Amino acid sequence: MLACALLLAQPAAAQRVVQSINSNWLFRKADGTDFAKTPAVAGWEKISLPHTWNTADVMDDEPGYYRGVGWYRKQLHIPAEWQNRRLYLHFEGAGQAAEVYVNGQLAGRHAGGYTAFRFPISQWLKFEKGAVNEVIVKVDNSHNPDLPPLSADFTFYGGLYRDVYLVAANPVHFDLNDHAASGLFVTTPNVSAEAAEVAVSGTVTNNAPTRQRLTVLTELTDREGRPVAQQRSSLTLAAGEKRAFKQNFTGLKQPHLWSPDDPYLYHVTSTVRAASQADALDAVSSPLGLRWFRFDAAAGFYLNGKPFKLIGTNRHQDFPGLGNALPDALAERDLQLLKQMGGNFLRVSHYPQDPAVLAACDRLGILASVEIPVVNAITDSPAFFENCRTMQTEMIRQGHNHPSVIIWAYMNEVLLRLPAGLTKDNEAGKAYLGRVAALAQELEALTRREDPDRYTMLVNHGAFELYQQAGLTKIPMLVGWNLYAGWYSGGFQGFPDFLDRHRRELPDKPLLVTEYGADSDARLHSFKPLRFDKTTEYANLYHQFYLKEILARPFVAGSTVWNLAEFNSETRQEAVPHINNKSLLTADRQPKDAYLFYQAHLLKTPFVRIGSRAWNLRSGLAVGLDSLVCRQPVEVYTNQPAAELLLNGQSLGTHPAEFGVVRFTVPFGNGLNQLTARAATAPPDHVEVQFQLLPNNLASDKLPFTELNVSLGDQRTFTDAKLSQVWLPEQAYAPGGWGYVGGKPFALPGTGRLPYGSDRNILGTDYDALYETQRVGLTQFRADVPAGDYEVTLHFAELEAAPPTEQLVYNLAKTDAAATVPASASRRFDVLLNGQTVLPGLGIDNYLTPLQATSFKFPVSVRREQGIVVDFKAAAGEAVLNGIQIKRVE
Ligand code: GCB
Ligand code: CA
Repeated sequence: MLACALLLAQPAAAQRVVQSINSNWLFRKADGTDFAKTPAVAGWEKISLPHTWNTADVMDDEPGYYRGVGWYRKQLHIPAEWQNRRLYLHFEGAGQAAEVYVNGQLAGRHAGGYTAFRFPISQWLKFEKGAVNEVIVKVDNSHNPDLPPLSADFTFYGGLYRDVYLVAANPVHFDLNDHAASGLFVTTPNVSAEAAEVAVSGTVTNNAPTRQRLTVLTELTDREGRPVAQQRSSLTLAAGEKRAFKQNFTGLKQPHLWSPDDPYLYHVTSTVRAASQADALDAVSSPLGLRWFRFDAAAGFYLNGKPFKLIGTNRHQDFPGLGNALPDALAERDLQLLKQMGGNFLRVSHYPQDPAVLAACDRLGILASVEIPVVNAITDSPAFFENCRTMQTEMIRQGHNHPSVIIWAYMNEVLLRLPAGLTKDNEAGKAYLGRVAALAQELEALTRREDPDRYTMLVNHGAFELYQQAGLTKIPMLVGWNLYAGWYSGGFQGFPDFLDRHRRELPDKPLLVTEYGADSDARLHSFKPLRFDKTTEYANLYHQFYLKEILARPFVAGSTVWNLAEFNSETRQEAVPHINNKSLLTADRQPKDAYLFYQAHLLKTPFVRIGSRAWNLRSGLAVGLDSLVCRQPVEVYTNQPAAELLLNGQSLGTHPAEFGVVRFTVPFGNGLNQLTARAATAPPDHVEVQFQLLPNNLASDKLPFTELNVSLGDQRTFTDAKLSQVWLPEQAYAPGGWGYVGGKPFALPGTGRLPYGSDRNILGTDYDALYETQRVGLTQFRADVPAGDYEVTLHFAELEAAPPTEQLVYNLAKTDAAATVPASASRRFDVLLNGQTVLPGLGIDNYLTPLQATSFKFPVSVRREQGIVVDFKAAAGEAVLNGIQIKRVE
């Protein structure tokens, strides 16, 4: 965190001023010109920070996003009185590397997109009245093999995406030249319920031209600002000298402890004065939380002497429409949402985040693990190793004083991608594993040296033997595992089996489940959830299973769900392209069911909430021929023993909670359905569901037919909130009703991973999930609608496309660029509507371009008994259909 300038009562003319300079910058992308030398040309765009140049291109249909150079420019107005001050520019972060120029002179360079940097700039400034001072920053997010991250499942945004500050300090000041740290390091060597010991160290710099006799006064104050203790040190510094000081506060009696339930913060403030003077020359402050903790391989984590299960989430730093350029308030809101879930732990992954994040952790009472972005692989080069060491040092020094931090980590799934040609068994592969272990050793030693009071952690994917073989499970104090059994592989049981194996084979190593999660697209629902169908219901099963296993094992010190909110990963092809939706909150931070499920387990006050609350537009078929209801399951989440559900004021009964979940079957009627859940003294919860009931018999008078939307090859329901349309899963035709005749659902050849459908981006639509499924080989689609005027819309996308170039554990770096059609897709078919050929000879050489959405809308008058009959007549290969909509217009 940036050192805070303190406002003191006495006139503190010489004290440090810290001023954000986020407004009114100019920006342009590179065009080969060196704008550090020639800024005064047209073509700059006015922007304010935080800013990234990738907000739009990470969401469009074009593969890739701008990874290159961007230039920023800003005029500084420096008061003439600051002539005698030391000025610095402080950047909270720039993605991914930066060069800073002041009045055309290079003030400094920084590599790494996620840590702060600060450069002295006085020597380049002009102080005369009216002088124009210009800052130019060249920022670069191109791929650099020497700079982590090399590859990862997130977007490497470019830009000045965090706050930038101008600092004007007295020539005598706490160190401003130490990895952008505050200049003050606070530790708590001993804390117990009875007494605490606090150690404060720092460095004072004398940039004044003369020798200075100085006093450093450090005060501890309580939350109300009342002094608790103070220490004074005298230092005499020659001109240009820097000197360290250390002050110990022992025997603080009955400390008010910091914990997630009671995040009590003291403050430490150090002030430096000239020995004979009252006025402060500089002051720096830091939060102080008094707590102690330890990890035990058998019994898990202890906070303040008591067993404490760490439960929370991971977090990425992005938001729809903003990329990673978030105002602090949005970062803080995420932490509040984690707290409101009952979470007590955050894995700040996969990189250090805005200083607002750890500050919020301190304040809200959320413990934290922070890591540098060494993800998937390393480069065996001295420069890569050096960059890792620098980042680790910056991360630790910048975050050092936060009581929330308990773990420093430094690698995530580093053996996920062995470089081309290497295997764990060939010589080159073994040498590579050796180099990874050497880097881990270096970072481990560095971390323990920098901060002996925190734990170290290395985070692995579920390849137990591989990490064992490389020695990576031995090096850190804690091992984190990212486990996706029942998602990327196998069944749920793989998860507890893995945990128990760790306990057996690494009995001395404390363990955390650093990631687990399943995709869930809030628009997709299923009553027959299947692995990889991306429905809310499958994710619910996943979390319900995982949490039980986590809580049942005391040796699992903690766990963090992947991820708090949906985040951008430009290369990902999914139900929503570029979005990883293994999360508890949607991208715009609405709760998914799993979030409510965790609330039911973690909140201590009585709680009851109705699940799928965002699924408030539903549809389904009436139960019987003449029935006017459709029964669908609804989950209610509670921390009480039982809950009652009411539909339009009528009780549907009270059922016992099983592991926080109460299951009901609700007979939804057409139109508005009001649900109320009650559980003991918890505030009752209300949800309104609009239900579009579809008759079984399309000619029914009781429930006149209006519209039908069907996703072919699909067993899920898809709600399109914007158009108020619900797409139903396919079904076989039965007389009086609707459905397909013949064929089978499309299944991605080879992988066997998806239950049905494709996971490739479909271009030209926002409804990828619908087009990703398809019925292959059907001969008809029929709907026995009554006489009237209709519109029939047919939706197609050719799903047979050459496989992406890489097959990975997760879908990284796939590209649509080479979406070519394999021979299997050389289909040709006619489509007839009520006997008339409306689409002759449909095939890949006309409309069925691979992975491209194509729709045709046909008006049709149904005058007699025939209803709507769509025939598919294949001349070559098999006919396909991805979706159909039938709408009554008259
Ligand atoms: C992981 C990675 C994380 C991915 C996640 C996923 O293991 O650590 O960066 O986003 O899996 O969703 O595949
Ligand atoms: Ca900030």
